[in-house]
Amino acid sequence: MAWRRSPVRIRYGPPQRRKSSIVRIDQNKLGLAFWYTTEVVEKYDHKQIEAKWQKYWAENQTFQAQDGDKRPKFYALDMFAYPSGDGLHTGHPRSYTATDIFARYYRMKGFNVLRPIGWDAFGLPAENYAIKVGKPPAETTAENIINFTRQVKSFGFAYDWDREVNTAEPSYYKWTQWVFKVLFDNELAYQKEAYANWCPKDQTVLANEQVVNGCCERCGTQVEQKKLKQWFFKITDFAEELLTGLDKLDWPESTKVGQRNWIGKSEGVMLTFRSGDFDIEVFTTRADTLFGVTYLVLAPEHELVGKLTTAEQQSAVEKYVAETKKKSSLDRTVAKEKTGVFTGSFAANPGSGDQVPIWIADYVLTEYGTGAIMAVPAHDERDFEFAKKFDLPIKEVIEALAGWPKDKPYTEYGKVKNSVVWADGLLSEDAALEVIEELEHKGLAKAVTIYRLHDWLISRQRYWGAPIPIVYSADGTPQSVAAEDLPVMLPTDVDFKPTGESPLAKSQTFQAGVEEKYGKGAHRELDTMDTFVCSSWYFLRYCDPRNDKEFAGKKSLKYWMPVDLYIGGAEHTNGHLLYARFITKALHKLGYLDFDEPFLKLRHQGLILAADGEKMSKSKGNVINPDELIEQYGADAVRMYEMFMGPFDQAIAWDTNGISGVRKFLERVYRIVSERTLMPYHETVETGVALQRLIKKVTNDIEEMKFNTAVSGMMEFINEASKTDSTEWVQEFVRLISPFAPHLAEELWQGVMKKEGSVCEATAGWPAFDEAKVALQTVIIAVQEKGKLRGTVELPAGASEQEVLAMVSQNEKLKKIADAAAKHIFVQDRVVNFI
Ligand code: ANZ
Repeated sequence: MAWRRSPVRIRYGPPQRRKSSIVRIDQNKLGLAFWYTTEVVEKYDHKQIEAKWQKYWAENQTFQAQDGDKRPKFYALDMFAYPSGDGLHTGHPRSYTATDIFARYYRMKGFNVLRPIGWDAFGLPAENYAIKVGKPPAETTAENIINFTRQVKSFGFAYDWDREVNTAEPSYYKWTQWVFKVLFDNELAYQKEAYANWCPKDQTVLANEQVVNGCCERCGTQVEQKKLKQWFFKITDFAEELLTGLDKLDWPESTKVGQRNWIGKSEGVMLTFRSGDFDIEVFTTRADTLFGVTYLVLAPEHELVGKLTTAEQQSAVEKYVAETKKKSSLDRTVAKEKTGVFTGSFAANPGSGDQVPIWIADYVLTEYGTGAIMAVPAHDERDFEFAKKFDLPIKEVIEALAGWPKDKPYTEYGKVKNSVVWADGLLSEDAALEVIEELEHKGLAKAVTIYRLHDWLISRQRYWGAPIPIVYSADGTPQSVAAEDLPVMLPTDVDFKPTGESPLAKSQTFQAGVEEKYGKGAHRELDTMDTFVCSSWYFLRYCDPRNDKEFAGKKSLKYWMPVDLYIGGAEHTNGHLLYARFITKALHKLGYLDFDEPFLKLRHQGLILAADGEKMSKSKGNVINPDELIEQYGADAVRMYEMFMGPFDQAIAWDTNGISGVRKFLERVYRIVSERTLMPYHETVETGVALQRLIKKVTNDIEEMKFNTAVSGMMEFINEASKTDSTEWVQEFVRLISPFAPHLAEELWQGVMKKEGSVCEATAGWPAFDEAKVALQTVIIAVQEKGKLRGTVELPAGASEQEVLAMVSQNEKLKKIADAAAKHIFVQDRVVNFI
């Protein structure tokens, strides 16, 4: 027997009215039953529902990860936030919801899920905010964390709050210091005097990764070069592994390319040019052009500049060196006009013995290769421009292919000419090999692989960071602080405003006890660590966050690591994501970890732009506050809208109509599911097939991160299902929607359907689909009146006579024909003829 919707509509009462259920059954002349109800379905009250289930999840510790149990594990990680004064941005929930969907989906599938949260609390932005509001950073950071926690909790994310970490707490930074100590004790952390990026506004050095287009990534001030003694981590020792390791990772290709370029592997040759008593080493990838060298260029910072400069050229050279200091690497690389000065000295070409002049010019960078080049103006663009400007000779040694423009240097490979006898006539690659062979035994050539990547500068002359756990003896020798003396506490008796000198120098308490333990004259290092050191290992701490004996226990690490899914911004490609891989590889090499890649699968979220398509920013006044959204639409609507708004990895503009559409959809789901739960059980073939298809779609779409199409699939399903009287889909549907709109789903599951236990548990389970049913075809059935075609209805193949009649009576015109007819003839999958 089929059920039809009641002509007496369900009434929706105000929320204060309690439910009452009166159902009456009747039959029409087609033999179809009607049901009548005066059921009162309560209004969808998101505030009450969301508060109720958030409390329930917290009290029942629903999302607690269980260390090392028998279930398969799933580690879902968000990039943790730095608790800024502005609070949560509408962009945060986009990535957090995506991770949350995975975490909930895997939990329902029976996995032991780790979904942790923490705060990247140290660092420049937190400190600058504290300076702005005139309060100590410890205070402002604590306040900001309270606000962030409230906001994050209001979204109902499935975090295991018991594992919360805060990088600015001694119980955490003790282990950040331990990481430093382990690297230092194993010669992977060292101190050196070097040119460093100096931000004059933030009054601190910056890592290369924190300089964007020559400016400080944080404040936008033009960065200067300052020679300073700083601490470095030897990331370059891992350059090759960092490159090859990428191959086995499921990461966006663009991110892999970004890291590959940043690491910048280059295979070439070091050639030695002699100038009097001095050897000048150059790095070249074109040894085949050796006989076309007409001058050498040193970077102005090159250590031989002073020694090679003749008396006549001294003042010009000094002036040029001083000017270069004001320029960033970028300015130097993109400068329209080449500049430079002759040193007055000459060097011998190791191949031909010819004497060539030695110049200095800022287009040669000090930090790449050897900081010196052999210039071949006939075959290199930059050298060509330079030679033109300073009227230096241009000697062609590679035959240009026909048609190459006369006024441009020939930069391709080709046949060597105008060189020594043994090189002439060879092709570039062979000539290069010959050059190396000829010069190698004289000690003038060496094949090398170099990397653009530099060691990671990790010391900062700022207050709000983990103190570097180093003590200098009276003679200045650094030694690491003993493990039992960690953490080196960050003192509070300081003026934290930046002066260029490390604020820890002013503390009265910081050096207390050091001399007693490390000898007279011993004193602590005054710099703190780059906050990216704190975030380079936090995912390890989450595995065992309360351990006070180790950074994390071996068993916990073995069980949880590596991270199965990591979601966060693409802007971290050459910073955090590289650092975290390096620290993992270093700890692996030293025997602390048995895996060497931290994040197996990585995805980036697209930006959420303001409604006008611009980036949201406070100064433009186009920022959307998540608190207000939750107040007005509810967390489930915000979550679902942010998944629905467009493909997850693409930037997309905010649309208020979009969120109210999603809100209306959730209201509809709430109403229909509530109503159908109370109706007698009923199946129809078409809803059955549609449900199977939906299960398959949502499952696959989640796996492929096509959240937007998963949501639209659910919307289409509700549209279709609401046209029928079927009820068999409600339980599956509620489970499917639960990762997206968990509060609503929990209310329907436990509140309306009276199910035992949470919808997000494996006991509820993720719905399975039957591939055979999914594949079911639909057919178009002709509806005739006395043999004349009056319309069609579409149903799954094999639909019964009753199902076809039920479908017919949903169309007003066809229903009239059916009602007026005395009888009908039915041919399955073909036709129904009313006579
Ligand atoms: C001679 C030559 C002839 C070069 C020629 C190129 C073409 P990649 O591939 O990026 O590694 N170079 C080396 N060190 C440099 C520095 N510190 N600053 C600026 N330029 C530098 O580039 C290697 C090439 O970049 C080297 O090969 C060198 O110029 C230049 F027809 O040497 B070549």
